[in-house]
Amino acid sequence: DAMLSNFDGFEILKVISENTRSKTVTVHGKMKGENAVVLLEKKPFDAKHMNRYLTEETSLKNTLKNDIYGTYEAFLPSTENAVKAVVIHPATDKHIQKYTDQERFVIEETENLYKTVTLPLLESKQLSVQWVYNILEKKQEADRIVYEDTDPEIGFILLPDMKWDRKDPAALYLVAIAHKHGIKSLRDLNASKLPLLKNILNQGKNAIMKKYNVPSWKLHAYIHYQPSYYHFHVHFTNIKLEAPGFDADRAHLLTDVIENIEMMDTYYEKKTLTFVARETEDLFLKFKENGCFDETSQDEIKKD
Ligand code: M7G
Repeated sequence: DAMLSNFDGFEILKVISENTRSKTVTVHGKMKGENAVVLLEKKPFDAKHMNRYLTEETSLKNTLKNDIYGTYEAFLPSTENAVKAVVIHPATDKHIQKYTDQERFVIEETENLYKTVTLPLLESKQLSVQWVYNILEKKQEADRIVYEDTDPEIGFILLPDMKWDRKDPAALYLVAIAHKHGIKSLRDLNASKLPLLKNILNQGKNAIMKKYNVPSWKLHAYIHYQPSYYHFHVHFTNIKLEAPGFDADRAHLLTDVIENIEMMDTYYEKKTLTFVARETEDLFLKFKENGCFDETSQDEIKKD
C-alpha cells in the first residue's frame, strides 16, 4: 500500500457517480493492473482566509457585463486549487459497487428478516474491517488519534474520518471506533452496551470541544444502519456539514439510541429497521430472493 505522488499510468474505465451539488465525481479505473476507485471532491472555501483568493494572483476572465453586474471565471492561485482525492487501491468489486450510482430500494427489515436474511449474509461476506483493526492496533493513523480510552469494554479511539481534510471545523467529521470486537451493528446494541454508548457520547463530545472548540450543541453523533463496516463505530459531524449518509434512512442519533435502549433492552433486536439498499448489493438481492419485492409492488418503487 504505497503512497502515490501522481496519477501516472491511471487508466479511466468509467465515471461511476457524479454530483454537481456536492461537487464530487467518482471514477473506476485501473492502476498497475488492479482496480482502483478514485473520489474527487472540490473543497469548500476557507472563509477565514478570503485574502488568499481576492488578490492580483487571481486572474479574471469576463463572461458577462451589464450595467453594474459582471460575471467572471476566476482562476485562483495554484496553491488554492487542490481538490480532495480519496484513492482505494486495490479496490474490490464491493468497493466499486459501494461508490456506483444505482437505483435504490427501501427495505423494511423485521426482526425475523434480520435473523434469516441479513445475519447469514453478514456472516458470510462483508467489506473487510482491516483498516479498523489497523487503527485499534496503532498500525495506521496513530498520529491522528484525537482521544483514546483503552478500556476493552467501554473504550474507543476517536479520530478524523477519512472524508474530512481536518482543516475546516465547519466540515468537522470524526469517527469513534469501539475497542470491543463483535458488535456488528445497531442490531447488537442492548442494555449491556449502554456504558460503552454513554462513554463514547460523553468523552467524544468533551474531546471534540477540547481539540476543535466545537461544542456538543453543534454536533450530531449518530450510527448508520446498515453500516458499510460491521465493527461498532459512531459518527460525529458538525451540524453545518451536510454529511453524506446523514439522512433519515440511515442515521440513528446516539442520544435516541441510548434512550430507546433504556426504555426497552431488546429495542434494536425487535424493531423493524428501515434502510435503503442499492440494486446490485448482495443484501438487496437476498431480500429480493426472499420475495420482498414481488412483481406488482416492484412497479410502485420509484426510480431516484
Ligand atoms: P459506515 O457507516 O460503516 O459506512 O462508516 P459509510 O462509509 O458508508 O458511511 C464508516 C466511516 O469510516 C465512514 O464515514 C468512512 O468515511 C470512514 N472510513 C472508512 N475508511 C476505510 C477509513 C479509513 O481508512 N480511515 C478513517 N480515518 N476513516 C475511514
